[in-house]
Amino acid sequence: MEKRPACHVKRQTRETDVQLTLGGAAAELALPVPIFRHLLGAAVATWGLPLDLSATGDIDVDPHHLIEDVGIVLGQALASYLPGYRGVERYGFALVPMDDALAEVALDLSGRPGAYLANMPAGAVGGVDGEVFAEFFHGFSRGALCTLHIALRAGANRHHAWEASFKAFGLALRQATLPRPGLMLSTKGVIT
Ligand SMILES: [Mn+2]
Repeated sequence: MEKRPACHVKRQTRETDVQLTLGGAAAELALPVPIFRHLLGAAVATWGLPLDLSATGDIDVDPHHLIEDVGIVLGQALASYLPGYRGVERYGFALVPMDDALAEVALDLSGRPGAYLANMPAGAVGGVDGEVFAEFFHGFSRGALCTLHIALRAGANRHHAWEASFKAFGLALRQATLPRPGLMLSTKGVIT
């Protein structure tokens, strides 16, 4: 299986500046929101695909824009890295425990956007509200054109709940993006 070329995406708006390379050699997350860097780093570690990312933005207003836009750009990069989602597993599923928390992620590289989160805590972790982490997943789903279900099955500790979810997201991506040359799990014959 020949290695896929790395994918570069750059997106600049009045709110944020995000640039990343997916599947390249270097891998560093330059992000000005420490808790998000921690959580995204957990997802990248379980995914196993090198991500080099640099993002800045108007976090003095709210980290919402930056975190959502990183999700959008990462999703767009995945869609570019795996054109048409041909030759990969397509579906990914993971159940990840972290102490009291148990998070479940099911992912379909379906060509259609949709992120559905259940039972995730709304309160803040590391100074960022839970609803902002949810925006990362909504943005990713829109950028990648994928269906994403995330459910917290158990857990009272918010840090554990989100970290288990990001890890499960990475593991589900690892599975869904596994190379399967010639595989097309669609009766339509095309992902759309
Ligand atoms: Mn942690």
